[in-house]
Amino acid sequence: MGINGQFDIRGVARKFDIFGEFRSAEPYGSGHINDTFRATYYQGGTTLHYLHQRINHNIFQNPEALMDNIIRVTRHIRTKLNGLKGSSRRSLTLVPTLDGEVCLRDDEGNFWRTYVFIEGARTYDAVQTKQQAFEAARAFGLFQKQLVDLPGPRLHDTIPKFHHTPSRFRALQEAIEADESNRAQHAKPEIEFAMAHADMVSRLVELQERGEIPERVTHNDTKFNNVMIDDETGEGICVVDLDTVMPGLALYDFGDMVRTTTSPTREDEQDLSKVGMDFEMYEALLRGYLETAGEFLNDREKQELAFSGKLITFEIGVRFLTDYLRGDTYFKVHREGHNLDRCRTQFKLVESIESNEDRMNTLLERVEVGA
Ligand code: ADP
Ligand code: GN1
Ligand code: MG
Repeated sequence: MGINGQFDIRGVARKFDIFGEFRSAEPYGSGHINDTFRATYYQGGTTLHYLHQRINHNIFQNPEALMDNIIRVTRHIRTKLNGLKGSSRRSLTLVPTLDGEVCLRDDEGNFWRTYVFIEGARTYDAVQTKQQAFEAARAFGLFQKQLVDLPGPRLHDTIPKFHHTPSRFRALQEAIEADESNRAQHAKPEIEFAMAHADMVSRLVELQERGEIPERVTHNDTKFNNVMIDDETGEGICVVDLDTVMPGLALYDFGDMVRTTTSPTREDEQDLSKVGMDFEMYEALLRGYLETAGEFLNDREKQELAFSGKLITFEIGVRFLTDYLRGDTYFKVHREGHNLDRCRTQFKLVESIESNEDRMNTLLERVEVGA
């Protein structure tokens, strides 16, 4: 076993086309799926960093297809950034292996990739200011806009039905029925809350089926900690975590921004009295998003923006609850009941969004007329 316990990062790093001397590596970030390491290299008198990531291939069952999506998307964005100041920090850059591959397959069957580390910027697990909310949404909206004209073929679905809320809801019903970890007894109020909201799960998929909202290239994991904020300017400079970039609805992206960027708390806050939508944060988020996405969204998409926040917050809550009932097999957990705590936070936020929904819709009308 290597320097990082479970993984030999030095051994992995040696296989990538990095000019410089490996010094050390440490686990990095707070993602729930992949394993991320920041490695330090010594290169011609200075130190610099790269990011090595193990792709969770239990969850992403076709890593080659996933990498193919990322290559196409980052290449397309790069052509759009051509010449712009600081463009190398505005999109992810993959580092190939010494064999010229985008991904390394190690002896244990793991898939590894390496990114150039973006310096002078960082991600946050909880939003602190309205400016951050604005910037995050502007950056994710820009990301969608940059991909509006991505040439075909259609991107691969890296996880089929990823945001198909009715399927997520059915999975919860099955987990309740099976109750294989005998935990349903500890989650009665949450199960009740979920069942009481069953009627909203089909709304966006039905609008899509009726052709009222279009499929687009979307990010699908627009958590606040998936956008890098520049340390000096506060600008949202680079969208990261591209594993779930695939065909989706723009509203899924906006919904996940509402989920992670309008309550000042972390996703697993245990003191529910602190969890709630801050309306001014929402306003900043909406304005930031429309600044970049406003020009390509259709009217129907815009009308559903507030609803999408409620839906996606509910959907992720349902997924946390399902995983809790199944015995924590999907999301990484760091304490007992972690997924149940996360579910409670989401459901509390759903309630808070419900009580703000009318105001959120009125705000949209005001922002649309430029007020
Ligand atoms: P996960 O799928 O585990 O969430 P991410 O791709 O989001 O993994 O990476 C985890 C964290 O690493 C991010 O939240 C961000 O802080 C940081 N990060 C990701 N890519 C880069 C990069 N190219 N440069 C600097 N930091 C990065
Ligand atoms: C996972 O990888 P990460 O932590 O950015 C999950 C998202 C959830 C999120 C909840 C592939 O994202 O869908 O919204 O956790 N990613 C996958 O925090 O399932
Ligand atoms: Mg992430």
